[in-house]
Amino acid sequence: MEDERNLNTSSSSLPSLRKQLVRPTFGGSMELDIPVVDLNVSDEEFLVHEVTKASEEWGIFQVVNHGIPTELMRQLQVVGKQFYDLPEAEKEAVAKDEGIEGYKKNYLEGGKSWDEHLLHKLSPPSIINYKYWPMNPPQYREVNEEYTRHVKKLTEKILGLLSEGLGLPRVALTQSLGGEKAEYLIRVNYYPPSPKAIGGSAAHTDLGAITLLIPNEVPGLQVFKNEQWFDVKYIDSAMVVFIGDQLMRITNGRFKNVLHRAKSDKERLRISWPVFVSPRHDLLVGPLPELTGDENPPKFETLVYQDYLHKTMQNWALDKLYNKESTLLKTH
Ligand SMILES: O=C(O)CCC(=O)C(=O)O
Repeated sequence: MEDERNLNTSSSSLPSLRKQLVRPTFGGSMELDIPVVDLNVSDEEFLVHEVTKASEEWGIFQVVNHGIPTELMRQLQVVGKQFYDLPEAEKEAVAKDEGIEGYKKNYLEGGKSWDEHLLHKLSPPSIINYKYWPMNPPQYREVNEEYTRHVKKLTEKILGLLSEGLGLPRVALTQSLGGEKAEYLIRVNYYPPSPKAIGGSAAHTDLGAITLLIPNEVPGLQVFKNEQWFDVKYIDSAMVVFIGDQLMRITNGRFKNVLHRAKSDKERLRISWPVFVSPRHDLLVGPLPELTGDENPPKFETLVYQDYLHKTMQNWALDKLYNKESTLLKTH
């Protein structure tokens, strides 16, 4: 795998990166090179085409040369790992209480769960509760704030390209999420080695609009396509971009919300850093009128985003009650 990790991601190597390779792997799933887009190319039209096609066909792609400094990505990973290395009592200082934010441990012997996670809001400033941001390591806050600035810029760039791909003004998708009020949350997933490779993250689509994820080098992320699970290949310094439920609804189904899951590794620690980007909670979200018409009537109900969340979570609770194996098992 080493050679694959050190892929040359410069523009000149693009043709080989873009090739869609599908190979069976040991676990019975397939290793799939999901689309990889080099953002450092001057041909805007080409970029628009690549990210739009990937969103329509896969609902997931990786971006390289995306402008977020590699050193900053490394620092984000360092402070995240340092948090998990703290004594239990220090981690519990930012434990989850009634809401979704905070630190949570999920080790259920014999059960399906074998992970920990830390979740907190990043932006806009009005929704941040620093109570859930670790005080240790001391650089945690500064690094996360710097990362937020970069990840917002990159998200807006990708949303701009996707808007153009839909034939809309560049700002259209960003505005449909509430512009500066769109909500950014980070989740630091910690999957310790587990001999039976249990645990990880259950199959789900992301509830929000778009997710930008940095994994560590330990594989485990899989996506569902054509009735099969595929392994997502690790590319050093790349960012994995997922289309979530809201971009599927806003585009009237033109973009795919990708079903994905993550497995823990038998021997190595896996950590991932997804940033979930969601519409403002009180915003009406549904198919854009520009993307619907007599030939293409709306396929989704327009709902206040908060109500969409309640409805979806109620359905999950019912699935659990009746012990149904839901594919959408997880909240943030
Ligand atoms: O760990 C991963 O690669 C995926 C994480 C994920 O899907 C999630 O946190 O929602």
